[in-house]
Amino acid sequence: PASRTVLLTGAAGGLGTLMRELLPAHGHDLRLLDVRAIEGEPDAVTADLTDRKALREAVRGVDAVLHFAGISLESTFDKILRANIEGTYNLYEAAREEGVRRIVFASSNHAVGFTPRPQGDDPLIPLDTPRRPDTFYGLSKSFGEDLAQLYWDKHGIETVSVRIGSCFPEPTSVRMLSVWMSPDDGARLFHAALTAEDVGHTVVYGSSANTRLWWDLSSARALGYAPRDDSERYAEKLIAEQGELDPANPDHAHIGGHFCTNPPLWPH
Ligand code: NAI
Ligand code: 15L
Repeated sequence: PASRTVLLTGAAGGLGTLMRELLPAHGHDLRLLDVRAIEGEPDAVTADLTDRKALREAVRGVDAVLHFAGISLESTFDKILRANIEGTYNLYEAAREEGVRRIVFASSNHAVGFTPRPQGDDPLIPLDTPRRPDTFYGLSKSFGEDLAQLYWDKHGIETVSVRIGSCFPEPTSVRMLSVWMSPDDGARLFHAALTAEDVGHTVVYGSSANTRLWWDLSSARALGYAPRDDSERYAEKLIAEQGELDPANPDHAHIGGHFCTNPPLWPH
């Protein structure tokens, strides 16, 4: 089909900036939104997720929404409540009112962060593993997944909830060897999530085809996602610098890593 118009929320952020560069080549025409102005993008919508009127205008006429906006690390419950919980609700309401049919929700591995990390021959973490948020941040992603299910069951709005691992240009820790998603694979996965047919509400893990993978990528592959990258080429260097994951270290016990013990805090 011809290019699709996609509203990208959180377009000024790290992942938003990467996907602004990569998704147009997959045939997506992006409309941008963020609470921060975006340099060199005069047409971007500058609006907060609390602004329901602005959200309604922003989603009007789009084929789908890629919902990245929000607080991306741990913060106070009040800030998470407004940006991630109420903000995501506002976005779904705007989509319902304007007849948008598909949302791709940036969930996170931190929705299931207290799941023990597989070791040795342990099986991969399944898609239906119980949710075990490791932070208020992870709790907001757990809420977002339930909200997505409600809006599918009740209003027929489809969502792919992508439990993203770590999507950055390169893995920078030994943990990230397991959870890393290369930006190119990220674009492949978001493209698949935007275009696959009949997804209802589908939950997928978002990572590359890493040798040290911790979770099941089958639902992502079922959307048509075919990852091409593997973090293994960074393994030797990272392990030489940081050592192997230590089963006795509580920061290494769960898939959420140090979010379970000493989470990094959002700067604002
Ligand atoms: P980021 O913090 O760099 O970007 C988030 C963007 O959302 C920022 O530009 C910020 O200004 C905007 N934003 C925050 N509150 C807002 C509000 N109330 N209204 C409008 N815009 C608001 O985070 P990043 O890394 O780009 O992540 C994007 C999304 O993906 C987030 O939802 C994050 O939780 C999720 N995610 C990212 C992962 C990663 O590896 N980068 C891993 C797992 C989840
Ligand atoms: C996330 O959910 C964060 O948004 C991102 O900044 C990374 O910390 C990532 O998880 C991770 O688990 O590495």
